Amino acid sequence: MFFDVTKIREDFPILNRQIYNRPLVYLDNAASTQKPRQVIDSIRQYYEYDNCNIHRGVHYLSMKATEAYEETRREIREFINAKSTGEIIFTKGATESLNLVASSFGKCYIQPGDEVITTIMEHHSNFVPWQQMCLERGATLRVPGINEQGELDLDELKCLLNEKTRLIAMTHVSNVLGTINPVKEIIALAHQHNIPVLLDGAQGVSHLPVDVQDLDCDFYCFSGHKMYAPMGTGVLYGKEKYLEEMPPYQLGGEMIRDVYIDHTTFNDLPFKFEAGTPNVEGVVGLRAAIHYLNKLGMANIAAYEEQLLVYATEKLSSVGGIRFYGTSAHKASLISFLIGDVHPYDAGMIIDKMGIAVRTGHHCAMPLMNFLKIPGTVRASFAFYNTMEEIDLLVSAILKAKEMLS
Ligand code: C6P
Repeated sequence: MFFDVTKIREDFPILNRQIYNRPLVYLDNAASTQKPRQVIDSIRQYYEYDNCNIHRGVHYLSMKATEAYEETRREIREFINAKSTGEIIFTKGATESLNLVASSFGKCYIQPGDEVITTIMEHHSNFVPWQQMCLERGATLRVPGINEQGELDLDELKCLLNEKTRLIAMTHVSNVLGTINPVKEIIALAHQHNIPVLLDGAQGVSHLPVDVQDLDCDFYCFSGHKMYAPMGTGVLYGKEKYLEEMPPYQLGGEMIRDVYIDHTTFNDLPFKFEAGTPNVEGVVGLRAAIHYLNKLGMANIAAYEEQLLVYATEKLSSVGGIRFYGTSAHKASLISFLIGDVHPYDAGMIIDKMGIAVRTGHHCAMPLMNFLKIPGTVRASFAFYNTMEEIDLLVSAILKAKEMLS
């Protein structure tokens, strides 16, 4: 497929902005992607025609809003190829999805002396909830490291698997290193020991086609705002056999079946995990984003972003004195680096003044930064609306930063 980036860019109004009198070059897509007009319009349309609370009324508007919400669930099911809509829980983002599983899975399945495996490359959202849950329940968190390329140390992971392991919670794609973990292989291995696997897909789902049945993962979590959808939306996929057993995470409206003075019975899946009035407008926008991604095709997106990654890697390598963090052959479209001994914040400030948005700092991955013995990195993360010319501008900005700060 010919990827017409010029045409695609016309769908994203913010990309026309000027920053410091220069055209915006947005290379912070791993933090949050920009939104196409189709998503923005869907939210306006929702408020102008269909706005109402859902699952609560028999009147026209309530049914319209409920229909839009539940249709999104059906489309998400299809997008990640889950077995049933009961396995698709709407949350406000990957962080809430991960906290939900840590809290609820922890109460249900983790006893003193048990072990949970995560990895050194996790975002805090898939690290701290497990760490705290293990501390509360008298369990132990095991944390395999990485090799020089920023790939998970599979031998260490294998050594850590034992009869006390209750779960592996790991990222599909690292937000710092870009590494795409060999999750299918790890899941197959874990399942030989009857250990379920949770994947943090916050950086996976917007770059790669995801098929949860093919992966056979037991949980998969992601955020809408990193996949061209509104802020405050997210999804938790979980296999029914676990979700049925796990207790509710939050209590209130919608998640109940019957409430008595002395006890309560809970609703069926997925509603048992969706207490309170949800972010309907966000979910409507998420549906528009899914339509947009499906129209482009996830395989086409992955192929174009790979071209961006190869080009950027080549160009940045030609600038002397750059240290790269994450050089796996299996990478998503982001590059973390340091310019000589320049502090990432100093480099980021100069790059910003040229209208280029990159992220600097620890990227919410302090255990990884401590492992690498660095304070942080500069991270350029690409989306399908980025161009080779924008990468050239980034390289010029890096050269300037190098000249000014060395
Ligand atoms: N990473 C980044 O700039 P939320 O905030 O809930 O949408 O996503 C949390 C999260 C979880 N896992 C991974 C792998 C992530 O990358 C993120 C968010 C952003 O890298 C913001 S810190």
